[in-house]
Amino acid sequence: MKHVVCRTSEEPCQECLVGFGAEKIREDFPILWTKVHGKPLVYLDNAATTQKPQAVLDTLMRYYTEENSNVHRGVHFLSQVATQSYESGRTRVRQFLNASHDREIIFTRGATEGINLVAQSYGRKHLRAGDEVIVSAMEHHSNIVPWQQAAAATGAQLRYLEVADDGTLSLEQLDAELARGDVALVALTHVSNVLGTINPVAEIVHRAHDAGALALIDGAQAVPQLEVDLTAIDADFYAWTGHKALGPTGVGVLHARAELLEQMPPFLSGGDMIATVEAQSSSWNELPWKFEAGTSMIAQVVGLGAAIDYLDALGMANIRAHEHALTAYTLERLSATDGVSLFGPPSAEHRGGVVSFALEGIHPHDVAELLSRSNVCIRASHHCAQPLMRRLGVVATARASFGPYNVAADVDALIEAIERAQEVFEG
Ligand code: C6P
Repeated sequence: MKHVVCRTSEEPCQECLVGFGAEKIREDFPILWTKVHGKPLVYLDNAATTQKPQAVLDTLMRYYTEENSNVHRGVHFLSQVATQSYESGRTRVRQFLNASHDREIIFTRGATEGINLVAQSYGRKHLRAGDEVIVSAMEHHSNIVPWQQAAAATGAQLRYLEVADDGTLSLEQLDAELARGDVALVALTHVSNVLGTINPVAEIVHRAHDAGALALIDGAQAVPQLEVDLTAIDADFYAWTGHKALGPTGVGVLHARAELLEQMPPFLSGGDMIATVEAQSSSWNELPWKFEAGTSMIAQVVGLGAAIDYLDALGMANIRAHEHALTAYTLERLSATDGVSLFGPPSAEHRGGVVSFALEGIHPHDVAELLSRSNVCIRASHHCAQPLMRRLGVVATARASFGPYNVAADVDALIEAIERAQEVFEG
């Protein structure tokens, strides 16, 4: 196989990794100019949150200095400007992910809130005793706990797809679950935050629909690194989060079918989500505002629009190819390092820019602590995926994860820091 970026070599090479221009991209991220103990910062914790380009920082500053006002409420010109900027953010999100209608785009605080919205509003109204909700053993807690609560409230049952040794989900097991005829909803992640596995979500949604079930996809790790086409995936609900996609914290997106949203009760209630309020009852605003109670995260949405512009300018296909090259290079270097074991799909083809690993005889938290002394930021934890940790037979993993600004030198720094950590433990 020729390498995806330069298509000239069998292996990921420096040329591929430089060809994307990641070195140049780094100039756009002020935090990456930081030196710690006189040495550059090596940021490999992008699955937790990404750094923000100057364009996003400038947009936030411009919004607060030139446009700041509340939206949907004011007649004055500033409120109209802010409303226009906020609603343009919605349109920008729709275009970016090839979604159908602005009214099917709900701004939330993040993927967690989006999934809670569905579990509490749709789940509690429509799930019944005897219904099944299918999740998987690789889900983030944000796509497990809301369903546990909805199941407890309704008598529905939560069932899990197993994770195979190669880090994949079995479509045969999904089919067997669906064939039982009582699955109401399939809720799965698009990309695992621990294994990096890219699940075939369009196929999963198709199979769920054929069996009369709805499908929710957790896109928190997918949107920042893949070309996501929501029309092609056709999920009933798709949730993601802005801060992992170069945007500000405190904003996420839930895409949902209008006909489902119309039937669902409001999730939060108060200002902005109503049409009329009588003494004893109220009626609801139109979509999408029925699900956006209170003052919206206006600056964050405007900032997210700038992040999308930035990602679009880089090109999601280029980002994917670059992170694929980095992941392949990391797998190759880690596999060649003594005492390292890897989790997840063996090939970079089937995984996003996330590599979880263990060092023999060293607790992952100690690994992260020792790497931090070399300015290398990785995450070590259960990554909010305790059922997956149990499946892997570990309490935690060390995890390196990539953004568009990472370069091969970051991977080299990771390997050097790992070797230094091993030396410390060998004493
Ligand atoms: N994962 C990590 O792996 P929020 O916190 O709502 O922005 O995103 C939650 C979430 C949902 N689904 C997946 C697959 C995720 O990876 C995450 C967030 C972070 O480091 C924090 S645990």
